[in-house]
Amino acid sequence: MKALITGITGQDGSYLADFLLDQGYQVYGMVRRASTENFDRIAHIKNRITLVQADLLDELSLMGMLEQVRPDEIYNLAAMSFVPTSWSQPILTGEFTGIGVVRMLEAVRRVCPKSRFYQASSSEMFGKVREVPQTELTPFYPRSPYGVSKVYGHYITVNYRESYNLFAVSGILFNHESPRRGREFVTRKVTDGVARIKLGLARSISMGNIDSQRDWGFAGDYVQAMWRMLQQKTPDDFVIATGKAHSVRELLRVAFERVDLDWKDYVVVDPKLIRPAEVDQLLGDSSKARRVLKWKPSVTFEQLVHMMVEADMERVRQEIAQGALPDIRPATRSAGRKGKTSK
Ligand code: NAP
Ligand code: F7E
Repeated sequence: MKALITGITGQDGSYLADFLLDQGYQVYGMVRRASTENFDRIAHIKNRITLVQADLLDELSLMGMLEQVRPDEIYNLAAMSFVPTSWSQPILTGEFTGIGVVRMLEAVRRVCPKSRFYQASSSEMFGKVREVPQTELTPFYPRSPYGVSKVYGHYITVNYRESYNLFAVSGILFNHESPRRGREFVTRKVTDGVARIKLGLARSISMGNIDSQRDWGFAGDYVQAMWRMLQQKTPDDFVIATGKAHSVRELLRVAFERVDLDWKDYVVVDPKLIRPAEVDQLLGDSSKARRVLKWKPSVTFEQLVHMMVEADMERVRQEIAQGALPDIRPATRSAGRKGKTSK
């Protein structure tokens, strides 16, 4: 079996590639042209996968890629995925994250209509939530240009399935994290910050809305759900979530406690990091996926945060061994050194 992953250099793409290789797939990854390569997350499998250059902005490149690969399964994970950037680059976000999906679907329809297609939809589509918890039937109310673009990507996938009989599915995934998460997302920003503070490379972390709540799972679990969706007899859409919500405050507490520090000594709330419109509470109901796909998460919130803190501690220790100089003494619980945050 041949699988093609767009966004293979991202967090999910790299975990999915690991998983599909273990299942015996030939794995192809779409990468866009850059002046410097950014393949850190797939460095460990670079000899086992084939990379093809194409871009979500360029329809002809997508068609050429599909003609070359002729995949059995396509996982469309490429997108501009960072919500705050979607306000500063709303048009580009719409092009990548929204219209990019129909470019992929058109290419599939014309070149390889028998391929199975997975679209990376998002809980951000629920935005200002209409009900708690959210299911496949909950109406959407996106709160950012990113969320609006994902709603387009979601419905165009449903529409191509219904219009052209494609095997096209959409996974509505709630937040999922890992040591490979981009450092601007809140979980990784916190665990990276904790490691830097503990090992003396930083004094504090600036945060935005610490009262917002998310349903956070482990990316390694979530990519398995993507694969299961493409193994079904009929195409359908599924919510993937843990069903447990935690606040950013709890994230801070669990991460700092792991290295025996009190978060209130090191966190500063910066109003500039508050979003123009926030999604306050996301909580997913994944009963359908648990029933039909036989999927369930295997990593708890605390295990996830601990895994990420430990990975960042290890990485920062290596940076220090390679010459990054601590500018302050390593932090201890009794030596908090930053202004207090709000309680
Ligand atoms: P990520 O780490 O930000 O990775 C995004 C990937 O998209 C990167 O490989 C990036 O390539 C690629 N990309 C962006 N623009 C492109 C373009 N114009 N042409 C080709 N490739 C392009 O995101 P992730 O966390 O793995 O998420 C994967 C997908 O799931 C995204 O669609 C995201 O919106 C969606 N999603 C994520 C979550 C989550 O919690 N992680 C939840 C729901 C949905 P470069 O390396 O070249 O930048
Ligand atoms: O923010 C709050 C912030 O940037 C989570 C993407 O993968 O998941 C992700 O989107 C929450 C928000 O993720 C900071 O306001 C507080 O309420 O980690 P995040 P996100 O916006 O939920 C969805 C499902 C996707 O689809 C997206 O692609 O944390 N928060 N202080 C902060 N967030 C960040 N980034 N930085 C802060 O300092």
